[in-house]
Amino acid sequence: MGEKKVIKSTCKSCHGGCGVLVTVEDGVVTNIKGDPERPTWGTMCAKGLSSIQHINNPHRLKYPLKRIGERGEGKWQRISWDEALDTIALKMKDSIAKYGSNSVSVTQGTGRGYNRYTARLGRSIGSINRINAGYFCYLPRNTISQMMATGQGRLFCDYHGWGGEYPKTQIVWPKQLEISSADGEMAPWFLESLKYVKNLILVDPRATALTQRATLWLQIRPGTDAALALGMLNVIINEGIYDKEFITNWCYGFDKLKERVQEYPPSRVAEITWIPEEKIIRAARMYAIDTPGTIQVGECLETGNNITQTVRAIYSICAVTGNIERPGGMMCWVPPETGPLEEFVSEVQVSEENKKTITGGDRFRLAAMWGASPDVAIKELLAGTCIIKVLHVEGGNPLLYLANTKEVLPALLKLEWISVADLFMSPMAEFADIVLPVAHWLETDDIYDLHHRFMVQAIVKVVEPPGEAWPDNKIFNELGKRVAPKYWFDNVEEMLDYQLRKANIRWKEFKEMGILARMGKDQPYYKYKTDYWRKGGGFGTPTGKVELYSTIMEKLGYDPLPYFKEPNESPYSTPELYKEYDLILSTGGRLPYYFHSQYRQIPWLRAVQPWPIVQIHTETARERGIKDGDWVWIETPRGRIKQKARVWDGIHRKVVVAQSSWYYPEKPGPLHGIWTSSANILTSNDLDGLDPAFGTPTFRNLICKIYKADKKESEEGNLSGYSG
Ligand SMILES: Nc1nc2c(c(=O)[nH]1)N[C@H]1C(S)=C(S)[C@@H](COP(=O)(O)OP(=O)(O)OC[C@H]3O[C@@H](n4cnc5c(=O)[nH]c(N)nc54)[C@H](O)[C@@H]3O)O[C@H]1N2
Ligand SMILES: Nc1nc2c(c(=O)[nH]1)N[C@H]1C(S)=C(S)[C@@H](COP(=O)(O)OP(=O)(O)OC[C@H]3O[C@@H](n4cnc5c(=O)[nH]c(N)nc54)[C@H](O)[C@@H]3O)O[C@H]1N2
Ligand code: SF4
Ligand SMILES: [Mo]
Repeated sequence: MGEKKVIKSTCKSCHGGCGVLVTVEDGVVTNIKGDPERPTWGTMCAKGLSSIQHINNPHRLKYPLKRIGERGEGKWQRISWDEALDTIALKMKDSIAKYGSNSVSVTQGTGRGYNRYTARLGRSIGSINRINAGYFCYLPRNTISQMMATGQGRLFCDYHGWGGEYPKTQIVWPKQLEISSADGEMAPWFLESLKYVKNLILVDPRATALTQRATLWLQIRPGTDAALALGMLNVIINEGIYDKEFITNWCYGFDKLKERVQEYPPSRVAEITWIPEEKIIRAARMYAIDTPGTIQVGECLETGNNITQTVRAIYSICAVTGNIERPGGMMCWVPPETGPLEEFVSEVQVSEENKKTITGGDRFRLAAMWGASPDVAIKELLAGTCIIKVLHVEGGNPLLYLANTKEVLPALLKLEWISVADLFMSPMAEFADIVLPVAHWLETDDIYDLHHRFMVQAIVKVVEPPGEAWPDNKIFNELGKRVAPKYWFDNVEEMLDYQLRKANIRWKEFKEMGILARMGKDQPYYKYKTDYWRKGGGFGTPTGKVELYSTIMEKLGYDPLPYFKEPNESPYSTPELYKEYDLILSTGGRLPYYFHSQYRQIPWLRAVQPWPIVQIHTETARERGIKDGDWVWIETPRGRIKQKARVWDGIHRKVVVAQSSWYYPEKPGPLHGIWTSSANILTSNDLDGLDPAFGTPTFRNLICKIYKADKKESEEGNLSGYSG
């Protein structure tokens, strides 16, 4: 009889964080379930539960590979780790010597538990020119929290009840936390807090899993969220239902904001947003009067032509109603004893000189705090003027995640060097010069730290990786030793010990503890009344107050007050084009069974949803002769893609929502069908249409036309090679 063990670990099959109990028998994982002793209370989702099929997947990458044919030709040769890492290190060093540090971009896609290693590796070679997904995902909300209030750290929704109160009013603006469990807001706690909520307000053009529980559903025209926020501020300020004490003592620029919001009376906002005036007024009163209250801001509001001011306007509602740093409001969590693990990044200094050569840094000045403007990089690569020559991607599919694939693909091929570390031969990996095989979280020892600012958890290795796959942290450390030894460690365990030093524990102990958290009474509220941010009290901003009028935006040359801007393409900004492209298109609402482009090769998950789906209103579909389940073309001025129609009444008649990140691993490489259904064939990367401060493209408010695919095209749709 072999050995049977149950090991505690932390799932990382999405942004991560669920505590798990993994059963291992004879070195094989036989069961995974939620750990009831962790802050996720034993809950898990389908993705995490399918990890057994992930680790044992026959398509996993097992050995480092070197390209021997043309890029994308699919001809590879197995090489040793030493050869792979020596080659990548040499390319990086040569490039730095020839073109400067920022010619190397060390990058990833979305945030994952290893963000800090990616950023540290870049900084340790003097580069901050990262191309990643952060600029339209999370970093705007994070940066705006910092600029307006916290100096460091984001404003999270407090539905934990630790301060003795749960939110009485919650606005979900928009988010599908029940699916996405994203951004440090935790789905189980949120769902539990709904027991105590008086008003649940949803701002979303379509119904979601929560709509039936909502007190008020604001079915907004996509891309007009800033107008709604400013209209609500207009009501709150003009009706005097704001928190006078908090504003007088702790806010900066209230009078100027008051003046600005006069441009947004609810009657005008109703016309802009397509939400009835009466509902706008009710929402404003509910949030201002029934305090405390939270506002969940989702990623959707970070992808558009005016995202900085949109998020600023929404956080201003939290501020004028006194909902910052109070129990049941918006909180900046204090990290556990380890300190913020981001210090692992910030402790590596980058010279002021190098900050000057960040791609797009002059133009998109808030984004430049974090890295390159990816869309500027794409344009410059095409023009042959980009400083970036060498790209190392640790998990990320820019071919699917960046706007306007038609330009992204040829642009990336202009790079002198691409290396990709992934678990699978993704479309991006297909075009790499070297591919590195990565271990799954079940095959990794690491500290999990992403967004959940009040805790860190242990990811504990339970089985061996296939072939020669390595954990990401080992890849970073071994590559780091070759390019910047001063900042890296003898081995991974030493690196983990270093990150835990402030808590005065070592990895071996932490692995047994599993979690370090500052929760309940250990989590302080009203920190601005203490010396936490500044001596004598105040917030972490230049004025020490919550900046409704942003002195940082002013200094950077942007409007210090929030405003609304009409989407680039809409019934009002492009009425001529709208005659032909007569529907509003939002791409990318999250799916329970997939994480962006991941998991189409996991049978349990693919069986639940084999095809991409576009949601369309019953009447709108009927007018076009479209039936539920038909393959349809979705077309914008950039191109067209095919998805299957889901026809229902829970969506605005003029709005369609298409899924993003679709490729078909079973289709032939190198592209695996990315031209068939990936939403970024439809999006624009025109620099003049990006948000002026963050340089973000628009994913959620384009215009499109939709028509039925003919018989042959529909048959081709079904013939992807996927067999049940
Ligand atoms: N299962 C799963 N979980 C995930 C991910 C995944 O791929 N799968 N991805 C992760 C990542 S990286 C992210 S960024 C998060 C994002 O996840 P969330 O921030 O939770 O948001 P989404 O589900 O993308 O979108 C929320 C809603 O926005 C609505 N919407 C569309 N356009 C507009 C608009 O203009 N205004 C308003 N008010 N609403 C609009 C859509 O109808 C949708 O219901 O999820 C993370 N979690
Ligand atoms: N049109 C449109 N485009 C979008 C969006 C949208 O809503 N609409 N959403 C955007 C958002 S918010 C985001 S965050 C991006 C996401 O974009 P990406 O981050 O590129 O998304 P994924 O498909 O999750 O991941 C890419 C690769 O990472 C690999 N990977 C997964 N886990 C690991 C790991 O632990 N280590 C390593 N080394 N590799 C790993 C996967 O196998 C996969 O091939 O997409 C963006 N693009
Ligand atoms: S929500 Fe994320 S962390 Fe939790 S089980 Fe699902 S994939 Fe894993
Ligand atoms: Mo994201």
